[in-house]
This record gives sequence, C-alpha cells and structure tokens, in this order.
Amino acid sequence: MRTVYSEKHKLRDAKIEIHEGGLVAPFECPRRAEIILDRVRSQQLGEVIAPNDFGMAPVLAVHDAGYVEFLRTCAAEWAAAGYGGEAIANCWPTRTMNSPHIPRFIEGKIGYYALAAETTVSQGTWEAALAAKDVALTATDLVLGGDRAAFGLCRPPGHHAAHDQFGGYCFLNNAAIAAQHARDNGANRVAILDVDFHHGNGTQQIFYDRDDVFFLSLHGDPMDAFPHFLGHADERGIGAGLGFTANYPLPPNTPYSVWKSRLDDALTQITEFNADVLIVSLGLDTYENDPISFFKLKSDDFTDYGSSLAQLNLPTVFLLEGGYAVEEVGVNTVNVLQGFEGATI
Ligand code: OKP
Ligand code: ZN
Repeated sequence: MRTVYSEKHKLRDAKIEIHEGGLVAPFECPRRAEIILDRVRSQQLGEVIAPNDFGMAPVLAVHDAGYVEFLRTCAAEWAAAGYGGEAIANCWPTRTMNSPHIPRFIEGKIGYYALAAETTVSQGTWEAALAAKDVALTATDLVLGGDRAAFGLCRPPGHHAAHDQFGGYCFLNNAAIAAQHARDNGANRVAILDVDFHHGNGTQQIFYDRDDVFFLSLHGDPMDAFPHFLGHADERGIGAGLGFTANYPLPPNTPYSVWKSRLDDALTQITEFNADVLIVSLGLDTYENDPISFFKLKSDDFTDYGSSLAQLNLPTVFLLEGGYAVEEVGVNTVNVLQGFEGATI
C-alpha cells in the first residue's frame, strides 16, 4: 500500500508537556514519524508520496470556524501578549462557569478552546496540523480512487480534537475530516475504528448524532485513563445517531487475547453496518512498553490484528494517531499494515 507523508510534520516540535506534576519533553515528538517512515521504507511497504493541498473547506466541514481561526492565530497572539514559551491553557469554562462568551484575550481564549492542559500550541503547530489533514485527505482519495488501502502518516494526531476543542496532542481531527470527505465523495456509510489506546473523544463528539458515520473505539477505561470524561460503554450515540457509536473500555493490563475478542465484536458490528469505507485511527500505544498507556500488546499482535482488519474486505484508510514507545513504533505500525496486506481473504 502507498504511504502519504509530509515533512511539514516537523513544524510541530513543542518543547514542553505537563506530565505527572512537572514539565517533560513531549511524548508526541517528530522522531515518531521519522522512525515510522524509515520502517515503511526498509520494509518496502510501497511508494511514499506527498500530500495534495485540499484547502480549508474539508476542515470547516467538521470544525467550528472560530476554533479554526483561533488555532491559526494562537501562537502569534500569545507572543503579542508578551508571553514567552508556548501557548498553554490554565483556566477553563468548567461545570460551574459555562457562559457562552468567548474571551477576547488569548489567555482566556485558549482556555475556552482547550480540553486539556498538557498540550501547548507552539509556533509551527498550525502549519503541521494543516499538513496532517492534507495527508489524511490524500490517503482517503487514494482509497476512493480504487486503492485497496492507504496509510496516512499523520502528525500531529487528531482523534482527541473535537468540533471546537484541541488537546491530547491533537488540533485538527484528521480521521473525522477524512470520513466527512469520504461521505462527500461517494461513500454512503463510513466506519471509523479507533484502536488507539486512548478514547477518540473528538471523533465521537463530531459524529455522535449521525447514522452515516459509525464510530467504534477500544481504549483504556476512562475511569482510569485519559481523556477521563468520555468513552464509557453506555455512550451509544444520540437521536438518529443512537446505535452508531460503540465503546469498549478496558481495564489496566488488558492482554491481547481480551483486546482481540473486543475487536472481533467491533468488526462484526462494522460488517452489519454495511460500511463502504473503513477508516482506522491507528494508535500504537496499546503496546506493552508504551510509556503512558496500560495495555499489553506485543509486536506480533499488531501483525495479527492487521490481518483481521483485512477480513472486512473494505477499502481501508489507516491514519496514524498515537504510539510513544518511539524505538518500537515503526515496527508496530508497519506490522499492522503488513498483517493487513499479507492476509488471505
Ligand atoms: C494522545 B493519543 C498520561 C497522561 C496522558 C495525554 C495523552 C494524549 C494521548 N498519564 N495525557 O490518543 O495517543
Ligand atoms: Zn493514544
């Protein structure tokens, strides 16, 4: 399969992340993408191509215009306020302060649009996020054009980004933008399968009331893991969307055998949905040695489930999300893709 990659991911190179009571170098770092690209090349997965520029329309099809303008201007407004470092939220409209007014000053505005504080908006973040959505859209076009599958090597990731919120290392929701693009270009039903360790709260929120995009996610139970406030099994969609969201929260130390049985259930639901296109939010942080996650998948397990995904026999777009065991993230990513390609259907 072909891989879509943009060097512009390197423009997302934040220096700090709030983690366990201190500041650390961000887990979501440029080296992740370089290691994955190296592995794609050394395993000769297929051609590596650059993205096309799709402009802003596919972004505005799923994200709020004010939010997008905030992302575009945030780093500059932070600097213009005389603030140093990287733009970071420290105050939110919480449960007891939920007025709809959006502050004009950047310190309030960033709190309004943030869903978590670990993620800064550094210089270059916007340009990298734009490149990532173009990577996702280009990979989607390959599949809409007849490729069996394609890999969008997206960075920064996207699945935590909601209609008008960033956080969890995500700014634009690449998978949601891709799914809507598929809907607008001939696919009647799109399934988004999120296998990242973390719940894809942003993707769920964007499609929660819709019956044309089925969102399914396996993840660490939010009672124990980020994003803490969404991803419970009783979240199943609303209105027309009821039954078109499926969550599989799983406990600490979940082994592959248990994870795989939940995956098989999700795959059955995707088959019954009769999807035209499958988008996989491909996080590799289910790996046993991931530094911020608690599942126990081994490298060979990624090959195994890649082969199961192929059994759906659907045009499939893989979009990179998380995975922070940097030295192994290339092997684990390409294992999924080679498991998919090596499957006999
Ligand atoms: C982004 B993606 C761990 C805190 C983690 C943010 C995690 C973002 C994950 N104690 N905080 O889903 O891989
Ligand atoms: Zn994750």
